[in-house]
Amino acid sequence: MSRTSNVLAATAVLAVGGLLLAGVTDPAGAAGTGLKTLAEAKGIYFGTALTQSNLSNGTLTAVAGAQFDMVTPGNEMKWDTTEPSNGSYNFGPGDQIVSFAQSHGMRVRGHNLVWHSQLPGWVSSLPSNQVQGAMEAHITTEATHYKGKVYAWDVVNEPFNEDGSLRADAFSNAMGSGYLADALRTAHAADPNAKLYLNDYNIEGQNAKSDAMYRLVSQLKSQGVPIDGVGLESHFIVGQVPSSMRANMQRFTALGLDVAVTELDDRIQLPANSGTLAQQATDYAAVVNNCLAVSRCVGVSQWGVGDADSWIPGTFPGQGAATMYDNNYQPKPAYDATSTALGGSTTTTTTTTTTTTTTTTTTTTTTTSPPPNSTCTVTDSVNAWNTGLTESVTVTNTGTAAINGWSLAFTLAGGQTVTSAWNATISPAGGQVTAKNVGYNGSVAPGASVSFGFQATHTGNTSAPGDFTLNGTRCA
Ligand code: 9MR
Repeated sequence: MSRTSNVLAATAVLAVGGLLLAGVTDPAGAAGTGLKTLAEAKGIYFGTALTQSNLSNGTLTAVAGAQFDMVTPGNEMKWDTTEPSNGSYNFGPGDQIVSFAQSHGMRVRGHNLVWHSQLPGWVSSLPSNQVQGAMEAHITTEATHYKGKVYAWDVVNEPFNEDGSLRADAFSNAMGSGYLADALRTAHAADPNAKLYLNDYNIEGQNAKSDAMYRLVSQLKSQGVPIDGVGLESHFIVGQVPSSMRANMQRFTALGLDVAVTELDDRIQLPANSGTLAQQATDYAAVVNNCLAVSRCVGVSQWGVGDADSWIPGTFPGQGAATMYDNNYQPKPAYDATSTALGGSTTTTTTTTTTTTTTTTTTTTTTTSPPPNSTCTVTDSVNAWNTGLTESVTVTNTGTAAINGWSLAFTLAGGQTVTSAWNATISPAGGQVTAKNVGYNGSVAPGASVSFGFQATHTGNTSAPGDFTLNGTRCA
């Protein structure tokens, strides 16, 4: 597919509430070009997740049909829906999603065949010598049912723990790590034309978990196991798209695999404001640009159409606003940034009510004055999941003198408790903590950096620490 830029107007001029608003993007794309057209001109797809209940929302489906060309069923192809009891199959809900997709010219990512979650109890209750047979029967029956109708399958979903060890579940307990190759081979036999993926979260940047995925897929490829791609879920926290995402994608594609961003969202501490929405726009553009820069990145899918459909507020209380569309399916700055990254014309999202007009743009300039006498800068990034997070911290010596032995003080967000650390010792486990160098990384020359990280549990607040003090001096 061509990656040639094809700039198409994606804006409309709409009269709203008696005001003429230039540059408002038409969400349904009726007057212009949806993300899918822009994406296709760049050689990728742009997808969304849809659930059965979404199909009865006319506003949502109008946006979905106009903007996206790939659909992932949010829940309807998962094991608890498709085989709620042993040998008894229910493909009705998944079929409805497929038929919506087909009638709107969209392809389907099948999600998923094997996953520890949304797994009916009968599978976990099987004697271990029956699990392989049940897994193979499930994969064969479902992949055969949807043969020719899905572009790709997430054959195994979320197989790893955060530290890169294999997740203990019904499948690994019964079959060890061999279940992954067996699942892929079984899916390939049922639908040889579907692209077969392993899909996981927190593997977007380079870390212990993505290293484990990399080792696994390298091994599967070298053993001739049918695997076509790795799905990077990409459930991000605003401002925390990993800087190593592009390089990470590239190392997977260098193995001869496709990669896809499969479940993109970017959550914000509510209420969102123009600053966080602008950062979210920057994040979306970064993700799209990463995909465009990697020739075997085949597409980007957002997890849900709009903020009203997102799983985030239910799982991370107090957070949300994680998609490109607000609760009323009006495009947010992230939509404009995505459109622009895909080669669309630059737009400004303008929202209006009868009494106020708010304008936000996708570009902000932040000027931060370093504290006087600062001799250090710190960057940090958090990758969080339901109850835990990992954080990577990089400290740079911006002074003129070498540092010999460092002690970095910072305050963890409430509810966060450090459970392990690497390249540093951290104490105490919560509140105001101090990270100290270990034996091999105490010396930091002027201009040099040192990185460490830690894993922590949390109770909902996944914020990164803000202020850092190195050897008694606050960092910029
Ligand atoms: O969006 C899905 C939500 O409706 C379900 O309640 C949830 C249950 O685990 O699963 C959600 O989708 C998940 C996806 O299947 C796999 N990656 C994480 C997604 C968000 O939890």
